[in-house]
Parts: sequence; structure tokens; C-alpha cells
Amino acid sequence: MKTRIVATTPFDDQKPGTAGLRKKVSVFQQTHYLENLIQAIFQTAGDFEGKTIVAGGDGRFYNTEALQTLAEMAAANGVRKLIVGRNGLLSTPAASHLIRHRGAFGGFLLTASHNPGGPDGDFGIKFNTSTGGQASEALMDSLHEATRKLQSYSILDIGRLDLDRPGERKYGPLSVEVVDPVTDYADLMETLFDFDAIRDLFGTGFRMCFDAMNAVTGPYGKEILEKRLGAPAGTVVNGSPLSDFGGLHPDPNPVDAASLVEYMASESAPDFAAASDGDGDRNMILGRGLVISPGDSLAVMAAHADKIPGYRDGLAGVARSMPTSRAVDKVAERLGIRCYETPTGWRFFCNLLEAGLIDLCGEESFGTSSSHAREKDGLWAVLFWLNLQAVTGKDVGEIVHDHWSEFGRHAYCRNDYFIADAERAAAVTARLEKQVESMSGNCFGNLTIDKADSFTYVDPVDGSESRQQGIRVFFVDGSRIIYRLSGTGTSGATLRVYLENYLEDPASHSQDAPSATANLAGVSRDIACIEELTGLSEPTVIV
Ligand code: G16
Repeated sequence: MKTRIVATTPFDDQKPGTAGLRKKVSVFQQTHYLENLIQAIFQTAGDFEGKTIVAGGDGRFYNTEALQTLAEMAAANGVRKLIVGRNGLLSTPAASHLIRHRGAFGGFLLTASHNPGGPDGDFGIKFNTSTGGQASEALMDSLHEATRKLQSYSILDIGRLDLDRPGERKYGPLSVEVVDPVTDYADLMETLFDFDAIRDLFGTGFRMCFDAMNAVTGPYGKEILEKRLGAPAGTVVNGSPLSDFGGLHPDPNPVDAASLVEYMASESAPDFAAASDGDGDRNMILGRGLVISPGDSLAVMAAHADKIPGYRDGLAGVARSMPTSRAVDKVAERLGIRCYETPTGWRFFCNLLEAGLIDLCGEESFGTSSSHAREKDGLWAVLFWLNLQAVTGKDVGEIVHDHWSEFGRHAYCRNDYFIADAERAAAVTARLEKQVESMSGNCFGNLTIDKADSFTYVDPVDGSESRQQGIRVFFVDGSRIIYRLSGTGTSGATLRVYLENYLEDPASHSQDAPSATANLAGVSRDIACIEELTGLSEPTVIV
């Protein structure tokens, strides 16, 4: 067995986005493309000699091939041991936990998250450090630099990995330990939530539906909900991970999980429903006839955290990404704790979590989590809501309406514009960046701009500065519009426009979110000249 040094040429498109590098499968399948990226990570993320790393993915098409290549390159780059989920599966939060739990040097997560899978779909890789959290912006920048200079990579033929059987085996100099992907994660959940109370809730005939969208959380949902918590068999639907997600777009939002929304609006709706995404880090929470917006979910969790065993001692602080609704800010104010506002991307929460400044955080993109991991966590959120219903005796609808009566409602909608020509999309934000300084005082119908800026974040832990993280427009009446370009797509560009309207009067709380933000939607198009610059007169998708 001899390490081969393979000559290669750099690719110019390996700049990581919001969470790792995501591309079409066909791009990853190009000769040397995957190898170049992996080698660049080995060169920039520290000294891997003699270290243990974790690897696993969401089971999408190309997962197994990429894992094999990763193992061969890990062996050639001095890695001593690889811990892998059985069949190459690990949800993103379970991988984050495993890295921390086993004291690993880091982990490779093979996923394109909520993006579609299959041969014509997307694939992706991200590297998480020993904290279990996503690599920092600075590390991502050095990684990108390295991909632009790479001339060779190292690889060792160690034979085919046996990923079906748990246990530790040697492949040349590399030890590979295949672990059950669910056990450690499920054990962790038992320490955070009152499983007895949730078991009792199911014992009363409480019914729920968990839609795993044919992605990685199926086995996790079955073990935790059906086996450990005693929910009836069949509670988990679409529960077997498929390499193309059975054709589903595994993004738990009202558009891509429309059938679940319909089910919850029907006569036969169960008491509670939830869905998770491709790699298990996102969640959508539903009550009968009701989808809980991610910002409301975060705010409700913060307000009730002291009722959940893992958070009984109170929260050090909370955080939300900048475009996420300010509902949680109100709760933090009431609790007398700090609420941090970070750029989009889970990695910005990681320093705050490591420093113990926050215990709970969330994003509008259907992500919430806590200090138990360094990634967002779909099933954790589902268990939080189950625990809350068990201890309050209230259903999701009652919990959220009570919350709005107490704090007011932040009606929230995201308008996404898919723009085939990425340059046209960039022109929209470039123009806004230029004009933002002079927007204050401008009127649009009955709305007057109070102030506007381009969001800059200074990390309170390490002082690093992140500029141009989105345009914020605040109105005199308290409403807000945010503009930013998505960092997770693999073709064209998506302009995201986030609309938030604060409704204090309980009489206005029952309207649906698109109606409550319709006026802002029109104004957002006028301010940014969206139709003129992109040709789109309406959003492609509203979530
Ligand atoms: C990723 C990040 C999230 C972020 C989201 C935003 O989610 O992990 O922290 O909020 O992207 O996506 P975009 O840049 O498209 O608005 P995921 O679930 O895709 O890993």
C-alpha cells in the first residue's frame, strides 16, 4: 500500500456558501473535483496527523462514493481513525454531537441539506471543527484560497469500506469504526427532555405525524418517537432514507411540505405534526390548521424554556440571525437576557455557544437549536414542542395564540425570487447597497422609512467583522424589510426578501401571514426595483 500523489489542476468554483460547498452531483463527479476539495480541507483545517475524524451524510446520491474517496484520502493524509455512521448515514446534528462526544478533531458532513437529491440533484460537503460547529468564515476563506492553488492530492488504496456492519476494522493505516447513527443522539435527547411526560402524553391517545421526507431523520424518528416514546407505529411517515428522497424536495416549509400542511388542515388531522429536511437540521412545526413560523417557534421556546428539563436553570442568552423575526427579542427583553443578532449562517452562533453567551438560537430558514450541539437540530425542536405540550396540557394553537396575546404577533413572510441570471440578482443588492444611506424619510404609500443600513456583524467573542450581510429597511410603524441573496443554491441566484409586520392588537392576530405582510411585499418590490431589474413582478415562492 503506497500513497499516490496525483497531479491535478485547480477549479475556480470551490468557494463555500452559507454552509459548505454545494453543487450539482455532475459537478462533483468531474475528475479530481471532490478530491481537490477534500485535499484543500486537509491542508487548511489543521494538522490531521494521528487524529480521529467523524464522517457521514444524509444518504443522498453520491454519499457512499464520496465517503470511500474521503477514507482513502484520510488514510493518505495521516488520519488515524474514522468514525462513520452505519451505511454512511449521520444527520447533521447527530454528527455535530458525535464529534463533541468522541473528542474528534473534526468531521466531514456529506450533505446538500434541503436541496433536492438524485443523479440530477445536488451534493455537498462541509467541514466541522472539534467543537462540532461549522468552520469559521476565516477558515472558509483559506480553504477557498487553497482550492485555487492546488496542484496535487494524496490518496491511498485501502480497499472497499464495509459500512453495513457496526464495529472497528483496519484498512491499511486507517481504523474505521462504524457506529449506529442514532444511539448517541437519542441518548442525548433523553437527557434534555422529559421522556416520561411525553410518553404519558402519547398514552392519552395524543396523535402526531412526523414527516421525514424520505431523508435522514426517518431512523431517528422511529427510534425516538415510536420506540423510546411509545408513539404508535406509523407516526413517522416517509421514514426510509432514499438516495433521491423519493423525488421529494426535502425542505420542511409550507411549499415543499404542502401535503403535510393540507393534512393538518383536514378533518382527520392529528394533534401535532412536524417535518425535517434532508440532513435533519431543519424543522417545521404544525398544529391543527396552523404552521408555526420559525421566528415564533424560537420565541415560544425562549419563553417556556424553564419548563423543559435541559433548560430549567434558565437561558444565558438567545440569538437569532438578522433576517429572523424579532419575536424572540421581546421575550429576551422580558426575561432580562441578551439577544444577539448575527448574520445568516449557523456558524455565527457557534462562538456565542462556545463562550456560553447563549443557550438557544434560531433562524427564519426553519432552524432552531441550543447549546446541546453546534448545529441546528430538527428532531430536538420537535421534542421541545412535544415536551411543552405535555407539561402545559395545551396544544400548539393554544400555546402560540397565548404567546401572541402576551407579546404581540410578528407576522412574517419570506418572498423568494429565483433569477436565472445571477448577475441580474447581484445588480439588485448592489443598487440597494449604494442607495441605503439615503433611504431614510422616503415614503411608500402609508409607510415611511425610519432608517436603513447594510448589516455588519462584529463577533463579540473574537472581534471578527462580517460586512454586507443584507440590507435592512426599518419603517416608522415598526415593520421591517430585509434583502439578501441566498448562499445555498446551485444554479442562478435567489433574492430573498424578508417581510415582518408587528401586530399588537389581538383582533389582528388570526389573519394569515401573507395577508398581514401584503402591503410590505408590494413596497419591497418598489424599493428594490425588482421588476425593472429582474423582470419578475411576483415572487417565485412565498414561505
Ligand atoms: C444553511 C445554513 C443556515 C442558513 C441557511 C440559509 O441551512 O446552515 O444557517 O440559515 O443555509 O440559506 P440561504 O443562504 O439559502 O438563505 P441548511 O439547512 O441549508 O444547511
